Amino acid sequence: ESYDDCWLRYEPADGERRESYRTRCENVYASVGSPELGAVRDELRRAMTGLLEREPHLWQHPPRSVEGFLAVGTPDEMEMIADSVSTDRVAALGDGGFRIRSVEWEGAECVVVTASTDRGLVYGTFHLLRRMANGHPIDDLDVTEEPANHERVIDHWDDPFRRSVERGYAGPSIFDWERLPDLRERYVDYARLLASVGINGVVLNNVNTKIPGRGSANEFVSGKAGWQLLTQDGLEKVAALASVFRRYGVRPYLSVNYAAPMLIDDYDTADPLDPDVEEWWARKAEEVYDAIPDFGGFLVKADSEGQNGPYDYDRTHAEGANVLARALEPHGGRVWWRAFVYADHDDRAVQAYETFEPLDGEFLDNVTLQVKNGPIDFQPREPVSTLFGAMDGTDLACELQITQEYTGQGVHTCYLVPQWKEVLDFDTHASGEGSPAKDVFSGSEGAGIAGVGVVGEDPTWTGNYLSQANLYGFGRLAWDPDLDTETVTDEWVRQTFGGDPAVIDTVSGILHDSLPATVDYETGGLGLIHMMYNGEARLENHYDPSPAEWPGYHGATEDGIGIDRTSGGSGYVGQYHEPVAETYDDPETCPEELLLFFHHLPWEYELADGTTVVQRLYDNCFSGVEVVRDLRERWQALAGRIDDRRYRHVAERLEEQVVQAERWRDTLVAFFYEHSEIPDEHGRVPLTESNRAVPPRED
Ligand code: BDP
Repeated sequence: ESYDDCWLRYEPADGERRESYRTRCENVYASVGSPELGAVRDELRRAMTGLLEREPHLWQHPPRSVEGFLAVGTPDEMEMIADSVSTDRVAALGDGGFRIRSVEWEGAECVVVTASTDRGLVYGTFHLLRRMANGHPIDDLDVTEEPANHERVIDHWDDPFRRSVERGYAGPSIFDWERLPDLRERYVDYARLLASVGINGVVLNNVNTKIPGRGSANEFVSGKAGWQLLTQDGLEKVAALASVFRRYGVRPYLSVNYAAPMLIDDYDTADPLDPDVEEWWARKAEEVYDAIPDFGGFLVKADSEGQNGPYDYDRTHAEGANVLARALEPHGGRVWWRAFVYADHDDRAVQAYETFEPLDGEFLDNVTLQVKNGPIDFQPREPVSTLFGAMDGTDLACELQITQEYTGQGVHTCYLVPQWKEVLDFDTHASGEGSPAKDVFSGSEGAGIAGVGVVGEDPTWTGNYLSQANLYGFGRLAWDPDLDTETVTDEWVRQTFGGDPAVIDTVSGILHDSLPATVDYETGGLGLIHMMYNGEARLENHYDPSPAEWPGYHGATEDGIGIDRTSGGSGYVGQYHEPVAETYDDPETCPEELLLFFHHLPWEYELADGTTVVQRLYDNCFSGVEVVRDLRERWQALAGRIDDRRYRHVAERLEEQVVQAERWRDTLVAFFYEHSEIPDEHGRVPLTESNRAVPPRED
């Protein structure tokens, strides 16, 4: 079975460029030795064969009597490179940074890719290839790049041994734990995709580390689950994967169960202040590093949704995290502690801040607190988490969701890069105006960005060809949050679909318009959340609409809608710095797209342009569907311009998206009408048998 190459297709370059690419890249002089350089050579062979339509010659010394060549290596190892770049500048580059220059060397026209670390050479190589795949000239290059964020990690929610992926919409897990340590080619391809966009870590397993619904850790859980990766047997499998990822500069991490000492070695406690427990973790860390010397660390979901944690022993999250941190510290490992907890408060939005802000400064240096982008849970639109800008004394990571749990799963086209840009650029005002959230994550070695993974066994990797753009964009923004959306989109489209301007225009436009449309038909566009169907199944549905299930989240009553999170309400707004707090606190100044997140307003409350709340909700729900219909038509215009397989696949999904968007619209507007009893000004609501597009769900 063949898997899609995603954005690493390396289609032949245009005639005009091809000549200059051939001059400088048909001969490749790359050092050998480290695993990373093996990966570099493999990639160059593959890429140049595609781009230049000729197999490159690989050399272990500078080739003579050629017109030009590409040189990849560190100045230490390659004299030709030391001659061509300022070695001081290269030495000053941070881990992962690289330099690329077009130079003349002994009469030859060359391109030099260099770095101070082997990992930097991998990124530099992929950077050059990206430029070539985008058709950019390479005869005048002078590029220096360093990753803005030190940690750029994918969190897999793959359930080991079961091959399932929690919130995975692209088939079973790619990680075949039963067969590991046997390796699959797919692991290499995955590592290539990650490294090509600068990802440097993968958490291999789900944060939910035991089989759900089977009681507490003390009641022994049968079957195999994520916590078992910490056993000798499990570690051997992880070590095998690590050997693949290492070549691409990607470090493995594991999600661990807080009660691991009990689950694995029958301890009767996992109390972080118990010396035996402390010793257990220290020993375990040693075992892990014996097997995997470049292991990244542990990710923990504690005291949340049935997972064990320090609260089981009346300890704080800091005490809980620090015992693991002390164990990992001698080996250079890190604890990623998630801030996704529920506490005792009516308004879930206030909880993360109330729980963690008081602990600022209490976490050890090798603990990263991993905070979801918004205060609730990856809704199509949420305000930005108040923890960003509130915890100066703690390394924070922003957790984004690449998989589309709440935004159409494996079916809908919903391009999330604009949402992430909004989060990263959000001005927290923590140190006055001009304190963007992205600075919090690029602040120090332990800070960074994590994204909930999206790939599966599906030949498309992501379930929908267009969702590949989210994985690509995640990596690019984690590397450089200052990139603008248009640049990221354009790069992805060109590499994925080629250089036809009509295709580029259409696909970019579809991506660009997709998120606002989803927000409109799934929420009405005024900041409502949790309008989705949950259901009783273990893995709640989260795809279909069902607003009636969630009164506490949207506050719909006969007098109005929205949740009062103002200073007079739950007080959540007070967790922001001024003037953000003040702006959100007043419905007159609160941005319309977040209005009902912060305010409970009468149905006929008038918005700035005189339209009422209920009317705007109707309008947005209807226009969201119109946009999706339009996206479908725009895609249809591409028939014959892109390959049939990808054309049909996306066309089918857009068909389904239209049907599903109509279902959302009808369910939402009926719900708004039921509470408000106010008809739509344009006669569309109440719905009638004849204008209702699709019957709502029955259950
Ligand atoms: C929610 C998901 C659930 C995850 C949880 C988490 O519905 O599957 O386990 O987040 O982040 O969004 O831990």
